Amino acid sequence: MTKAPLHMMADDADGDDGDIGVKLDTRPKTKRPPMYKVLILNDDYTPMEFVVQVLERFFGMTHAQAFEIMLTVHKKGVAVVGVYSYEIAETKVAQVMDFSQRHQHPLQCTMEKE
Ligand code: TYC
Repeated sequence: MTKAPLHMMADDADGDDGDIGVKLDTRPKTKRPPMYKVLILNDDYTPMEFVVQVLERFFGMTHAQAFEIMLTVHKKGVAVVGVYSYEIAETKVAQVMDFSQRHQHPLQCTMEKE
């Protein structure tokens, strides 16, 4: 019969099993990808109704929601209009900038890491 190593023997004097070592982290590493806020900025020239249209068209807001957010931007200077993955946020920004430019409005849309 094979003899158990000394540290595994039941009659270890100190009562533990003799094991030593670091505690291994058993949590699976499931780091979620960062999210990005999309922001609309105020300016003095873009018509209010155009901003409302942008928020309805690209951010899926109802007319009432869009009007409320537009007024927030108008009064406070900026508002977050959505939070998305990097690629979706990038697409939203490009869509708004392109749409605004095509209509010759200076409306600005940016993104920042949450
Ligand atoms: N300040 C603009 C005006 O008075 C309206 C406006 C609102 C423009 C929101 C941009 O993101 C904006 N016509």
